Amino acid sequence: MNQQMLRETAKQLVANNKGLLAMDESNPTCYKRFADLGIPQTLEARRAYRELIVTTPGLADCISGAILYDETIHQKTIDGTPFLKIIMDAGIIPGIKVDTGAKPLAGSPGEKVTEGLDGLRDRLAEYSKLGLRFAKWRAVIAVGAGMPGKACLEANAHALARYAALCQEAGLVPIVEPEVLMQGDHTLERCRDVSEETLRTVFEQLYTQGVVLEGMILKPSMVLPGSVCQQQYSINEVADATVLCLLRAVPAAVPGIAFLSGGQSAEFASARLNAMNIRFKGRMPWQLAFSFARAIQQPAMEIWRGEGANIVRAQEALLYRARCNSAARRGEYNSDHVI
Ligand code: 5MM
Repeated sequence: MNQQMLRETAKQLVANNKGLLAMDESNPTCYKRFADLGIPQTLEARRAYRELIVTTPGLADCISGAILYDETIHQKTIDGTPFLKIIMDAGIIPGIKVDTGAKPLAGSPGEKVTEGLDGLRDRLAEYSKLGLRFAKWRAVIAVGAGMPGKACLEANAHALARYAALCQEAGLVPIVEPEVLMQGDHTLERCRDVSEETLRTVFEQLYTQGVVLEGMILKPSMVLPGSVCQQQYSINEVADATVLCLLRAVPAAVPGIAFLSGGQSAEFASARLNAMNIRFKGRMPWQLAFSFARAIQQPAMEIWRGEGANIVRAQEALLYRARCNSAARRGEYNSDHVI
């Protein structure tokens, strides 16, 4: 393991007020997003959509790394240029989702454990040869009556830590993504408690498995009320709950925290990140960044709708959201315009 290289890659991923663009939707997720907008659910539509993203002019000004999916790393533009070449030539670091999805956890109804460890060492070696420099694995933690249980937290944390150790052995920076799901009627306070317990369990396992904290990135969810919670919380309340939870549970050795958006609107995701970076400026030991999928892509996909004539406007929308989030890292996001 080349620790220096891992540290440098991890630092680069969260440097210069940039963040990650998650475009690693598995085919079922991609089809779900397409179906909602009446876009044909075909291999060619997936390729065309990913071409739209990777050829967006200026993306590298705000995006440090792109999280790809196995299918995407082998695809090319219509004129035959590999997507990977376009990304690397633009100065964006390519990474890849390596988990194989969250499956029902035996003995824990309603809860899931993420799979994908079998054969992972060999897959990582292949990805490293192709020039990929980081990887991502997502665990999902549901909140509800009796959930999450100890079995769910420990099984997911153990898998995340084993994945992270294998990544570092192969020279890839692991993005460790424990997502506390927003679905439910739970309060902000309940989400904060579950998030803290989840993070503590994950970092205990990362320590046990010998993961070098300086060579990884944490990709957590923000601390949010459940999607059908009756109580309303302000942007500042969410910002405070999130950062205070992270300060309690995430070691200072971790170079960066890059949030997922988790189904928040693009505007809320930017505004909340912005508030965190204003309110805790100079008081956080790690960089606070973004690794959004929907909160960057959704407005662009809604404009594109599978039509070639809409590509340029969709790319402008994609770039706009990327810029918004870069501004939020500086604490300069304003929903009306971006400086
Ligand atoms: C792009 O979505 C990723 C998961 O895809 P699958 O569920 O299809 O495997 C996901 O890991 C994503 O990277 C994060 O959840 C961030 O996405 P959001 O939309 O929450 O910002």
